[in-house]
Formats: sequence, structure tokens, C-alpha cells
Amino acid sequence: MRSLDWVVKKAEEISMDHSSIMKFLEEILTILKEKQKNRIDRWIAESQPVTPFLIIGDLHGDLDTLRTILSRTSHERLAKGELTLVFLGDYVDRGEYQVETLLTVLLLKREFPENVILLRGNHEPPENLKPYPHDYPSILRSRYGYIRGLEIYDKSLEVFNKLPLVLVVRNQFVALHGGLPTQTFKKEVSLVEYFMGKSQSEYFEIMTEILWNDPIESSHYRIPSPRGVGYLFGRPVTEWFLHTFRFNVVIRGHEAVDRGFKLNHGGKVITLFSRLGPPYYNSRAAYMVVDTSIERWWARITNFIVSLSR
Ligand SMILES: [Mn+2]
Repeated sequence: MRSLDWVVKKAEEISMDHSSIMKFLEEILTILKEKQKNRIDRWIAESQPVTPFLIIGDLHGDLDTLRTILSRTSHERLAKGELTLVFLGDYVDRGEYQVETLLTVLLLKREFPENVILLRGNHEPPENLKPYPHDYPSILRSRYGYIRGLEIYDKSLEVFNKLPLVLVVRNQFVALHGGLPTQTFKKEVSLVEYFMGKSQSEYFEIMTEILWNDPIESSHYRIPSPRGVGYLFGRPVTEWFLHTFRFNVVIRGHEAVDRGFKLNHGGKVITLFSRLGPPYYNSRAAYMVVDTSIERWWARITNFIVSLSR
């Protein structure tokens, strides 16, 4: 089996200098724009449930873990469309190799555009909603110089703006970085309206929730988040959403959890965290390989979770 770890080497090459990075980011922008004909495409990615999905949570610059996962993944199966890779966002910030990590996932997108889904995390922020700490721009400045670092950062923000917020696999699952939005909870909405709102003014608030929300074991539908942005969404939101739009589970990242995964809301919300190392204390990182053709796969969710430690 030819594995995918060659992509990491290629990313390391591109990361060596400013002009290769700029050229590559420009190329990625063209690819992403071609795929996105309208506002909905830019927001919601859709995938057929025909292949196994390999789902990876927050990486935050953990190139080692990414390399391990890719070394276990078949290039041929991905190339033949027999596998879909889904990344839940948060590629940069924290960690020495965040540039290489970002370039690796973008290279995967370039090589296999139909079978690689890169979702947006809160660390791939819109201009006016930056997380803290956000050390990606300062890493770029110290590595490539002030002006060139800024140029790469600005180009990165353009790329981040083109990453979808939600992956929809009909009758199976949805994947997003933070959580289900509460703004449109129990409203008369279509699936697209639930995730995008009915007007421009709802648009930004819902994006904030998708990127920042966390689940909480509560019968309240929402509680303000201790993060200072977004909400904690309770079980009523998950139950209403899954029932109304006919999905089985929600798969999300965003929280550093000890074993690399956790389950909320009776196993209907799965958190994956795929980074090892400080400043987090999780003993393991986890990812998921799900074959949606297996009947009631979601009822035995832990069977599909793979965990890693150093
Ligand atoms: Mn996050």
C-alpha cells in the first residue's frame, strides 16, 4: 500500500520559502473558488454516504500525529474515491509545525479535491472574530520576516474564508467544528436556513455559533459559553436537530478531551481531538473511521474510534 505520508514531505518543501507558499495558496484559492458556485456551496459541503469517512479533529500544528494518521491511510483508496477524508478545522495556532500542518491539509485538498473536506475552525477565523491566543501570524512573521509573514497571513485569511462550515451527509451525520447553532433552533427552517439563517444579519451570528459552540449536558437549550463567544448547546437542540433533519449523529472537534474523544447527549454528539502535546493535557488523540453502510453504525460509535498516544 502506498501511504499518504509523502504529502507531509511536499508540505515541508513548500514551507521553506515565502514565494512557494504564496504561489501554492493562490493555487488553492483557485481550486476552492471553482468548486463554490454560490453562497450555499461556500457554507455547506455535501458528501455522498458511499465511502468510509476518515474524520480527524483539531490538529493545532501537530504534524507528528497527522503524519501517523496519513501513514496508515491508503493513497490508492483516496485516489479511487473509496475513502473520504474529513478535517474538523483548527489546523493552525499552537505548535512548532503549524505552517506544515496547514500546508499538508491544503495539499490533500489539491490532490484529491472531491474526497477531502476541510472544514473551517475558529482558528481559521474571519477578520473580525479572531481567537485568543492566535499565534499563527506571529509564527509567520518570525519565520518569513515581517512583511512577507503578513502577506502569507493575509493570503491564509482569504483561504480560510473559502472553507465550508458544515459537512452534510444526508440521513447519516453532520460534521462541524464547534457545535449546533441555537439561533435557528425550533424555527420553521430548511436545513440550509438552519445553518445559514434567513437573512444576512443572522448569517454572522450563526457562523459564530458553528465555530465556537460546545455541547453541555443540560435540559436548557442554551447557556452562554464560558469561552466568552458562542453558547453551550443542550440536549434539546441536538434532539430537535437530528429528528427534524433526519441525521443520526453530530461529529465535532473544538474541545481538548482526555482520551481524544467524548460523547454527549446520549452518544449523539461525538467530539474528536487529534492533537497531542502541550498546552493540552489529553493522554490520547483520536480520529474516526466510519463506514456508513454498516447498519446502525452510530449505535456502536466507539467501535469506529481509533486512538493514538506517543
Ligand atoms: Mn476550536
